[in-house]
Amino acid sequence: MEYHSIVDAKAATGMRLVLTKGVPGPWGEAAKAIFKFKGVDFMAIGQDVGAENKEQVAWLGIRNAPVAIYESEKPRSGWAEILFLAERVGKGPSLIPEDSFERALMMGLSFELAGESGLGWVRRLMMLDGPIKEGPTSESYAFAKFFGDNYGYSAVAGGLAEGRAVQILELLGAQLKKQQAAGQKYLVGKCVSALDIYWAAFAALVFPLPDDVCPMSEGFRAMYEGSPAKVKSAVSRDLLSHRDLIYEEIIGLPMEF
Ligand SMILES: N[C@@H](CCC(=O)N[C@@H](CS)C(=O)NCC(=O)O)C(=O)O
Repeated sequence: MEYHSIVDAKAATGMRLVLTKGVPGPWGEAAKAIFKFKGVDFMAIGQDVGAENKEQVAWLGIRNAPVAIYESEKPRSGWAEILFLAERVGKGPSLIPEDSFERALMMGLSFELAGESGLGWVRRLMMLDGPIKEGPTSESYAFAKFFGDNYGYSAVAGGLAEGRAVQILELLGAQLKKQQAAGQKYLVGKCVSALDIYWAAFAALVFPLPDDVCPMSEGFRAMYEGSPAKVKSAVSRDLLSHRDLIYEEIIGLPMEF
């Protein structure tokens, strides 16, 4: 992926999307997939993982990624506000169900993946728990400490993360089972929704796609793949096949980051 600088981004109009360079961050991957589905062209701006990103902070007041900046509107960094932005400026079928119950279910389950204490959040706490507990002798301590300070790590939160990840994966597996029993292909309702895309993106934090289609660094692959057996076995076969279906049908491969 070709990344532009903050200077380029400031001079440009239209949609600009800040993304972490070289890492398949699930929030960023989901934002890209949603923009693609909705036909929203964007200029990609590079953010450096775990760094201060001073120029970005000076411009947007936000250090991490993704951040969507549309024309002269306020920057949007939350998964839900990025989704609603894509719905507003994009075209084609909606990724948000029309039916109000299905919409509430879709947004609630998406929160379980992308929101605070959702799958992405707790998998990140799990990745930080080991190095932080080991202390400065761990070679990834500085990185883990920086992330921990940014994303609400505490020993208590770290300890609760595994159980929460299992609970969320079981919840999503049960929802897919229910849909399939009703003859439905997608996670909510009759059509593909943003939830299907969030699942495909956040599944990487337990089972990232193989290197030929998801060429990530050894270090990040080890972190993403390093969840305990309990978490891995909470991902049903059907959930994994569903991830593959969404990449094949909707997102496209190989991943580029
Ligand atoms: N802003 C997103 C969450 C984004 C997020 O957690 N981004 C992380 C992904 S690990 C990131 O940018 N990490 C790189 C960094 O902190 O430098 C939301 O609230 O929906």
